[in-house]
Amino acid sequence: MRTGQIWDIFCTVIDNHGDLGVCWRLTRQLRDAGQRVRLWVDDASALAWMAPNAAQEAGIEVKAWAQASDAATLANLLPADVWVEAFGCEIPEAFVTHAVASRSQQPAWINLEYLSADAWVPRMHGLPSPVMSGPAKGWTKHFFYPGFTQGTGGLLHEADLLERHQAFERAAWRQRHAPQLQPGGRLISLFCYEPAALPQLLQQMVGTQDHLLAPPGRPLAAVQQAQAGMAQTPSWSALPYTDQNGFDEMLWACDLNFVRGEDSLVRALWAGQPFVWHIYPQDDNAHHAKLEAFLDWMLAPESLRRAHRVWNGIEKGTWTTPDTETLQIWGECVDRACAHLRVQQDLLTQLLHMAREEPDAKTTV
Ligand code: TRH
Repeated sequence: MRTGQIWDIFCTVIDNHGDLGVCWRLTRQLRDAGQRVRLWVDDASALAWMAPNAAQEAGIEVKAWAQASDAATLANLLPADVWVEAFGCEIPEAFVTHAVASRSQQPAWINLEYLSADAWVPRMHGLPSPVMSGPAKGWTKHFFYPGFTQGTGGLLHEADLLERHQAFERAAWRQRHAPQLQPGGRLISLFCYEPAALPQLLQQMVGTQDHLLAPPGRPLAAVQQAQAGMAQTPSWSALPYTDQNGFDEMLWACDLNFVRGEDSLVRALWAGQPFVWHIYPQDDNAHHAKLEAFLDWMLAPESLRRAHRVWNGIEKGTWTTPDTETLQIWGECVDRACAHLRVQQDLLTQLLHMAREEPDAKTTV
């Protein structure tokens, strides 16, 4: 592996936290693998809690998006070996124009796509994408599709993740963050958008020993709104924003995790606890098939499939909060899925491989 390569990662924050969450996680892993990384982002504000020490991290520069079009910045910029366009964001034209004018060979240019379990992903992963117009006409990008199976780009997995998890003091975390949890109760984390079935979940928790943790933002607002009309309310508490490692600890500490989007789904898998995924809704309901593809890959039992369909508002019906036996079955399903993932090459290893091979290799892993 050519250490010390320079990577430019471009990230535009559409909404929520996943775009930046995934890009920051990748940035740290590249740095830990001996690379130098410049992360160009149009809204880095969430790093204040997601990565409070981002500005002090060696080997990483967080750069404002506008600087990528600033002549003075470009004039003094060491050329990168690799460009990563995250989630289909377009690299500013001025940046590309400067590169074309100032370098003899193109960098490795990678289009990092959204995570999906769809069957077509292995066919698309690694395909070249010739640039047909604009200042870089004639250069070539390559698609990089993260995924859950062989032949895809894999998933992000830090080298020290297992070690951190094994060292985690679960009982102490639960005592510190959920002292209200009664003996025999289940601790539930709720990282969601606005699930239609949330009022039913809260209603079914009333009178139980269970306790719900609501991270800030849309989850907290959804709980406050749902419980506003309830005569009796369940045991719940709000959590403050935490950094990405703190988010992992929440998933490790809970008996059932509700996750959303992309990055927290992957973290829920690695956490190995039962979870329900609130997939990012797409206008044309394309997320319905995407969710089914994921449940097929997980070989999810019918109870878990139904829970996902009701939680995502795909199936109109009564939400059923899983009992201990059902949680056991869901947990075994996650364990089996993780066992498959652990024998596959992780995303970082494959990305470094692709960057080394480019520009004319279709990565065959
Ligand atoms: O925030 P999200 O819904 O992001 C989504 C998805 O990425 C989706 O694919 C994309 O299309 C959409 O944004 C635009 O969910 P996700 O992907 O789980 O990202 C959340 C990140 O926030 C994750 O890295 C964990 C992090 N996080 C913390 O680090 N600390 C916290 O306290 C919380 C609540 C989140």
